[in-house]
Amino acid sequence: MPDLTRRNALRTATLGGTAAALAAAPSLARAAATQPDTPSTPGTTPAGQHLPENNPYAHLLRDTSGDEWRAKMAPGSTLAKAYEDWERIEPDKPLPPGRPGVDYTPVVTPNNGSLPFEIRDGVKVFHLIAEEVQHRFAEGLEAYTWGYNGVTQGPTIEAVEGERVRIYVTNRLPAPTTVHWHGFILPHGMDGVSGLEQAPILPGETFKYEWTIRQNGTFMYHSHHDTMTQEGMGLTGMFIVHPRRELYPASGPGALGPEVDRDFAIMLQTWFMPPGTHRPDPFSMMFNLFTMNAHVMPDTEPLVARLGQRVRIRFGNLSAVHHHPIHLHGYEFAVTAEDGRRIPPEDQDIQATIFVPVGRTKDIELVGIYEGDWVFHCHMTHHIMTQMMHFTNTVGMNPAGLDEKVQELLPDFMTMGNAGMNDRTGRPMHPIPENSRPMYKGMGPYGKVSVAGMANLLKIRRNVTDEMLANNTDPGMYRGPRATQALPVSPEEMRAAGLTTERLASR
Ligand SMILES: [Cu+2]
Repeated sequence: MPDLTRRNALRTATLGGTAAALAAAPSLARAAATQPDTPSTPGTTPAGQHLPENNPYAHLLRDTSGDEWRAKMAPGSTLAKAYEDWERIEPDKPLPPGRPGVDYTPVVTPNNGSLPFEIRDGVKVFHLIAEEVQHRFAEGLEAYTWGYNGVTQGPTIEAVEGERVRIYVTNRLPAPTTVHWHGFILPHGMDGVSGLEQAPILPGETFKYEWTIRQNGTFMYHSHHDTMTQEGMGLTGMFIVHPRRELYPASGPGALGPEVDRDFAIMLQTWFMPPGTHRPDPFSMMFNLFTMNAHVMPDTEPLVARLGQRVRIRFGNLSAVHHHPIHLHGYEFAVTAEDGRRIPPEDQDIQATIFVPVGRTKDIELVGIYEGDWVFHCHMTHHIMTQMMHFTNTVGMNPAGLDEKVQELLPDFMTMGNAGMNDRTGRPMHPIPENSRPMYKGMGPYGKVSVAGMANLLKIRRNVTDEMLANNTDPGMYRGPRATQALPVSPEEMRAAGLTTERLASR
């Protein structure tokens, strides 16, 4: 048993105002401090057959005896089919651990990677270490964040449907923590909500989470202790479960569909880092850093695929308050899964902008048949800016000399240009503070790229080698054939097209 005395001391301290109420109700306090060794309600199978009473999954499987619950799921419905999928995996009879490259194609997590594992006693064993990280959002913009195993966000965890995972979580933070496995069907005590489902993991302690995975798809993990602060500091990550292919028919209803050649995972998140500071402010209701895998464009590692390959991008969103409509240029894609659940091919929507609300995951798939460096970005225009400061709107005005005058009183004051922000970006109009970023930075083959922040490139190329794909090596900037390029036209060509050049001359 854990040291309950010390935990009780902590609990009393964190409960603050409610500590007195707990003291007045000793039975409630005692209930909070003790955990039953067996579920309070042993379950039965639909056939009425009792499961072993010490089976910790009994309540998951058959809390409702008889077949009544099956009728309520409406046989043949999507819900009934989902339950049938889950029930194929018996939690106390896990399938053998899946092997990368054999049972699944590993996911590429740009700017990050996957958490290593070991197999012990037929169980896939991981070790997450929650700790402070010196993180680089972009060149010239570093911060002390929180993360796992030296990176922010945490590394991607990859598992295979039907296998059993054991995840040790060591707390090297200055605060207690827990980990919630977002979207998983698991025993109540493994779900990770601090205080409700488990005691907090104190600094220096290691807790063990273990369950049999009965789903497949895109999931997430994140702290569920002081959630606002700890997610806001970066205690988040992606959790991918690959399907156990032999459980699914090769074709027809219930089939998984074509395997993807390239499989990418991207976490969307928002932060507030006032220019010149070195630590995100998780208490702010303002946000000025909009990231994919905790990086801003152009420091986001591109997604590289060969012409003709099938590509999946898995998005998760653990922003504090923002949903993100992610728009991909040059393509329409299929929405193939939501919250881990695969959508049958005939029901998949075709979209050009995938809406990823907070707390959800969405998978999209396409076949890369158009070559190019195709940008995908949040379509909220403030989310493709980095460390935007407050500007006075002078669009259409001549603000000459105004900055200098106001800066005598307000050193941070800066107007927009009178034609928008274009003349303000990429070069410091007045020096930007140390450890901060101009709002746009990246240069493309044709000039400054007008997208930053929550954005990245999908690079579909003819000539990428297997080795480049294995390392997701950036093939450099794309330049299409000149005949397919938007170019300025001559006055002669305009006249030939029946267009007047007068308005052009007046600009
Ligand atoms: Cu957004």
